[in-house]
Amino acid sequence: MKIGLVGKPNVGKSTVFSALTQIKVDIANYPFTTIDPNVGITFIKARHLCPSTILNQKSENDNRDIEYKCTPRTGICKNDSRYVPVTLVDIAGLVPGAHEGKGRGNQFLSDLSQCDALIQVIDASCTTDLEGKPMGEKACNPIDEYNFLISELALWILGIINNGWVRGVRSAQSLGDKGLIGYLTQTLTGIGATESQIILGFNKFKNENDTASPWDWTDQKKYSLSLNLREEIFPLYVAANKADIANKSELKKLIEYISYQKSVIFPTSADSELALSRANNANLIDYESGSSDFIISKYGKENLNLNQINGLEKIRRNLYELNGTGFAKLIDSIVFDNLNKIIVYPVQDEKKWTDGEGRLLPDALLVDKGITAKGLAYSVHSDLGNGFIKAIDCKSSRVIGADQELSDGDIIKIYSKSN
Ligand SMILES: Nc1nc2c(ncn2[C@@H]2O[C@H](COP(=O)(O)OP(=O)(O)O)[C@@H](O)[C@H]2O)c(=O)[nH]1
Ligand SMILES: [Mg+2]
Repeated sequence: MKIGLVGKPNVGKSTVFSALTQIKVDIANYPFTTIDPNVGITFIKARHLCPSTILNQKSENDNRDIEYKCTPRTGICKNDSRYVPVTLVDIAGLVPGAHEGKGRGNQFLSDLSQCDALIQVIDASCTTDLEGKPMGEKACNPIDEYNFLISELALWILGIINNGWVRGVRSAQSLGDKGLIGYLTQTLTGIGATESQIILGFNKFKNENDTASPWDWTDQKKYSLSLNLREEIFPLYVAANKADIANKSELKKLIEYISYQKSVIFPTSADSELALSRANNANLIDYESGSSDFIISKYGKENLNLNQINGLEKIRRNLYELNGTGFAKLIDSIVFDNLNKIIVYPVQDEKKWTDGEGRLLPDALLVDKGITAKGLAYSVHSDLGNGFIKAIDCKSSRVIGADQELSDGDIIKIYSKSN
């Protein structure tokens, strides 16, 4: 799962990136949170408590003196919550004409192609122009920033589909819509599109347009197709950043406009997130990304100077106002509400919830909602899927069949001819 941060220069992409990828290195036990300067790992919190809490509850009820602690191999567990890794990419290079390769346009587009979703970081304070130059107040209109990215992406897609349009038309002549969808799928796999995304985008386009005679389509019509395809291939979510210094009524207008376009938007403050995550890593404060407050630790009280305390108190006021820095909530909403993922725990031992080496709940897997027991088997290993016999829902100890859909938080033991 990969999320790209995009936007014009100077909006706060790198600030968010470093805030979210440098977190929890010490507790993460992750060999390196940053893979390369622009690619890093962030952790998202499961929407359920770590299932080890169920074991601890039982142990307490039975007056047994055993404390169960999970051993995550993927992700981490903190304060009874599991966190799973998501890759973040800081994608620089959005400038006018990027779709024609202007600036670092080609690199920009190839980085984009690998992402499952995009977060557009917008400067809601409007203090920089479209090229990111500081201009003082009202330098830009954040709504233009949004529309500018939408059109760059659609023009990019248009360029690709136009390239072999004659082939697409021929295919449509012999097979109708199906032929055209086949052509689009073939030509857009290179930017990470799947057939189901193309079908969804094409059908939306078809609801508003006559899809007969593609040989007569104008660029305008193909642009409209590209806009619909973009929505499916690169779902876009918006961070209205620098919300801490944005004009409140302008911010409200921006949120209304973008919500009206059916995009998800959250007001954010990357600066605050970075300051808080650094202070937290230095043990000066206790802060969990996503929360709307923090505590200055004993160590912090002893070591922070007055200026630093004042700075933190200012951030605290922003947090109250924005209800957090916005990013954890934005990413949570993208992953669970929009990309429809759930977290499940495959285990070897259905009673103890451990793997072959006795590790408790080692794997927390981020999978598509609607995944079946057999689908999970395949996502663990193809042999496990091929030899699938049955699965056990370990919480209820019930047998579940191949086609049963799993739920968020399920613990599953798979029986297969291969194990
Ligand atoms: N006030 C405020 N400034 C921010 C915020 N996020 C980033 N900045 C500042 O905006 C400038 C550009 O940030 P940067 O992350 O380098 O932008 P990028 O070019 O999009 O990667 C830096 O001076 C940041 O400190 C924010 O939430 N609030
Ligand atoms: Mg940057």
